[in-house]
Amino acid sequence: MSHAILKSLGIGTEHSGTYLGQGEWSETTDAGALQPVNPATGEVIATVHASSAADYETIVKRAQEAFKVWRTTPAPQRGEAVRLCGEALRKHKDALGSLVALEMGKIKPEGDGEVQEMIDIADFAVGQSRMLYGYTMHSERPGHRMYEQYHPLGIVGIISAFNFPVAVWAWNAMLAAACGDICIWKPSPKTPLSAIAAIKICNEALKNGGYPDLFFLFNDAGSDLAQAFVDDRRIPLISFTGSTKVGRMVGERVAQRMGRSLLELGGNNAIILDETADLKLAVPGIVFGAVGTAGQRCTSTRRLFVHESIHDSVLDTLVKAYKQVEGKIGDPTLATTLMGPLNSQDAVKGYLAAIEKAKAAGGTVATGGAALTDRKGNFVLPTIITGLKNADEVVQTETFAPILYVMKFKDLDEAIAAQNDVPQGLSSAIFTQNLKSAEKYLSAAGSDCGIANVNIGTSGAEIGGAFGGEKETGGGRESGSDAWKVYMRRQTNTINYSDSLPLAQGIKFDL
Ligand code: UN1
Repeated sequence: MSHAILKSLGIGTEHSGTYLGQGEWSETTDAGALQPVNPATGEVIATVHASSAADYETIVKRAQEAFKVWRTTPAPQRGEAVRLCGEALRKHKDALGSLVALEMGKIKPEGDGEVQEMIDIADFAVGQSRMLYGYTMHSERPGHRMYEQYHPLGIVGIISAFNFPVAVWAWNAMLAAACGDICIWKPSPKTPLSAIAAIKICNEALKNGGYPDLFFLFNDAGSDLAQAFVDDRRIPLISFTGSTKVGRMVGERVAQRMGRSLLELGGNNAIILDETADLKLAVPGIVFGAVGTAGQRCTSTRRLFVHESIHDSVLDTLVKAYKQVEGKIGDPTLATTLMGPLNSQDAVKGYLAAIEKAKAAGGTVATGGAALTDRKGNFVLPTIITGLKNADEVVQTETFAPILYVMKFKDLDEAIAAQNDVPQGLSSAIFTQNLKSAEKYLSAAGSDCGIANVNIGTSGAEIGGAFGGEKETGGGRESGSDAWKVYMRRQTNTINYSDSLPLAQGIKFDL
């Protein structure tokens, strides 16, 4: 089955992990290899040859050449190139969605949903290509005009994580391409095949449309090339999605060379349920947020604050819903499955360690709490833990697994303060029918996260909004709204069309 999925995307069981541009995949076979594993079976899916230092140099040189052409291509024409990529992704949505499910372990509808995000951001970027607006200002000097413009930035480096192996690349790459940049991508070593497929689909569309190479790819067997990438002065922007630990290093190193970084790091996302919450909406919102993608979204719901008056009944309902999910854990590529495996054995270890820590801190496992050892693959039970405090270390930590900590509260201010009292600041939500509570939650004194929702969950953000978060989440914003600006350099221009040279601030400097 896995071979059929690969074949439908033109990938064999051995493939180069390096797209060098000009239709060429590297022939390097002595720089190590990646062996992505099917998380549902533990079997190796294929061998991907990693890139050499020489491959990396070729890529950067060719990207520099491509940039010279692309930066002067009119932006709406660049949008047309992106439109072709979106069309090609539409055609391959089913196959690419299946490969994402196979390699990452998320369920097929979520794999397809991820490709849909790629298509949506391509559409968005096409429109944006005609709207790279700058302001026009009024000069304080007579006979002067002042305005600003956005120019292409250069080469954009994209380092993506295993959990969204293709969508996060597309958020960056489609906008960057419309903005006139060339992208070099280093995907997660756990999901190189999805990256190869995405690059093949988009580059074939670009080639057929007569466009230059906009998207390059390399894979690193260790971390040497990735570090060289982060330190490379020829790459003005590094967009990194991944853990706070690695993101901190990336941010520091890029800052060291005065580069720009866009960091999309960990979350510790909470939902608040006040006493008026509509449980018909809240329960599925919580279950999808905590259990969806087996808790491996950076937006997954990890903490739930429930008003004490409804706490016990909500917990009861959630435990029943979790039991239903338990019956639908399995092969992520099957239509009946609701929850797939964790991506790796390490993730299973992290899940079990967090549960042990929670118990040691006085927590009670209300449901779940174990790995499924009766089968192959990295399957675990979705888990709810009660009886912990927000300040407990395990609650303060993002564990990339389906573990939800449920806590009680008395008044909303207390719940908002607890929600915000974690190092991370990505996504957050309140379920309430009380207008005052909703508005307070969204006010300057409310949620401190980059995303704050009312009556929908923490995960599954639309591409149209700027995506990212505060504090240890890294502060970056990608995808919609005006996130395109990070892919461009800004220039203020003042033009004097008068016959004299008045100085600003009224300064007189008569010679
Ligand atoms: C991520 O987990 O890195 O909001 C991105 C969501 C998705 C993207 C998540 N649209 O859950």
